[in-house]
Amino acid sequence: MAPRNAMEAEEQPSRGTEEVLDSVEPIKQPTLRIVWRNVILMALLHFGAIYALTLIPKSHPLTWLWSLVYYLFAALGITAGAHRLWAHKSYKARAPLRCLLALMNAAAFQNDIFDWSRDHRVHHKYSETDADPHNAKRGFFFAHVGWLLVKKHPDVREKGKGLDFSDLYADKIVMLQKRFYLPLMVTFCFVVPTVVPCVFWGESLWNAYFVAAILRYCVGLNATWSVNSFAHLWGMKPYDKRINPAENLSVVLSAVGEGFHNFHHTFPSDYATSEYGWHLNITTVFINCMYYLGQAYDMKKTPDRVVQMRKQRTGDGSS
Ligand code: ST9
Ligand code: ZN
Ligand code: ZN
Repeated sequence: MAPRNAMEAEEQPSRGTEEVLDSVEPIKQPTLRIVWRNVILMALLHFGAIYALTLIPKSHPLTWLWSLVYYLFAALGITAGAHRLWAHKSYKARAPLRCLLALMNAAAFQNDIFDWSRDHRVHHKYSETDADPHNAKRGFFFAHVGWLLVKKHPDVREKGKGLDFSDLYADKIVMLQKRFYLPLMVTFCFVVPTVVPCVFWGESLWNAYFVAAILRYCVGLNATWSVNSFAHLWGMKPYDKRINPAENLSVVLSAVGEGFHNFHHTFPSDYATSEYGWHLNITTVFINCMYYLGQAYDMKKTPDRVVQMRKQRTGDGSS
């Protein structure tokens, strides 16, 4: 197997050229099995979203505001819910908040909490290898959306089997959301955002569906995928220069505080996913508000001393 980084390369015992040539294995290329149903649905979604852009000037200003508010609602279901609560256990939440986050998560339609968290744990443990569901070494397109259009690499399944998901199985709300995912997803991702503008300010069904449901959903997906693509390929690495994940400001903004990806991969259980707490981080603001309401507790934060020492030891000196 090829060494993954320079440090590992140095640790390899030196061998004669012939011995090395004899032991060279053919590179195992993943066979691409395209899932055409996903290709067609994703293409339709993106064409629908482009068409929705032409409807924005014809829509009610309250529909614009509603789409933005609903974007945040759904995004927090991913960031505060699937990501920081369930995938990383970076804080704890009482049942009412977990119920709310499960509904918000369905509004984002990024697969159920269980599947999302399972893939994400495997992503962290096996980053940039074949076992990483959205391995950025396979290029920008694969990391962004391509991984959802093909069957998974066998390593994802094999290595994923070795991880512990008992906490997810034990969470009744996660299991309930998984069981009723289809009706919940249809209701919260498509029906609610469409019906509210029609009922409350007389928006047309057509405009409400395309702008508040289709366009809002499509932008949310691309913002999330940008963490896997842009933030795994470009940006500064103040915490660990040896890994791919980077700090990417444009992703920070669209992904409501999730673009501090070099910090996040260095300190994955930090509930703020960033050194800077509330700074450009709506998700952290939301979790802190939930703390003041008694719904969130036991938030894990990396001590500043540890962060500074790590920056000096492995950072690229960029901040
Ligand atoms: C979407 C997800 O968009 C986006 C996630 C992005 C993650 C980003 C993370 C970045 C950080 C956070 C930032 C948040 C920012 C938010 C900003 C918001 C504004 N381990 O999956 P299957 C096994 S979804 C262990 O079907 P296939 C398991 O036995 C978009 N085992 O694989 C499983 O069976 P079961 C909408 C695993 O058949 C079996 O394999 N949805 C693992 O290869 C089959 O699993 C879509 O587009 C594992 N990790 O199919 C649909 N994985 O489940 C997308 C699998 O019964 N999905 N196993 O236990 C699919 O259609 C399919 O999954 C597939 C692969 C075709 C992609
Ligand atoms: Zn993570
Ligand atoms: Zn990552």
